[in-house]
Amino acid sequence: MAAASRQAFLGVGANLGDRWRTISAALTQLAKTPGILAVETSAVFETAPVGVTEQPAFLNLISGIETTLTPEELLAILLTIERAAGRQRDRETRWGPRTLDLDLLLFEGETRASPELTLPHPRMWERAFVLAPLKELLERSRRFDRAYWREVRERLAATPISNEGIAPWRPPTT
Ligand code: GSY
Repeated sequence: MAAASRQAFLGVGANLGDRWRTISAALTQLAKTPGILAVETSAVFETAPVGVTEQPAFLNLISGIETTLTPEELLAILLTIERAAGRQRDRETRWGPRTLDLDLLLFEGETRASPELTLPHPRMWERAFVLAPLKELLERSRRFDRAYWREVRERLAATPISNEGIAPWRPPTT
């Protein structure tokens, strides 16, 4: 029997090189990946860097996917796409600039606390560049009546989101 699909949310960001080109290529790659059945995206934001503040502004968005993969399989794919975009995790500064960041934030029905993967993502609730676009996607999620997403929506509704440092950004039309 085929595995049932589940929903997961990814934080997508970039602040080096042609940020939008890199992000679009990564989203295209995700959509072509076996086991990923659908990819949707939030609006895009240009955001002030958090962590190391002396670095270029980021573009950030959230992608909601439907997948039959496990969280670990999905994580391996995200790391491969990051590497293909020139990201070298072993050589970079913590909180520093990066060509592409694909963070697995939430995975329907799953929690993890391993050195490789923590679910939900441990810092997502403090970051406006995650919460603002996530709110938008959860509000239009067709799966919101599922218990797992209902809890996430309730927690999000109870979390104050400061929009300071984030501004809507319009992707170039081709
Ligand atoms: O954790 C993701 C990478 N990152 C970001 C980011 O994506 N956006 C902003 N605005 N600041 C960030 N600092 C780090 S590290």
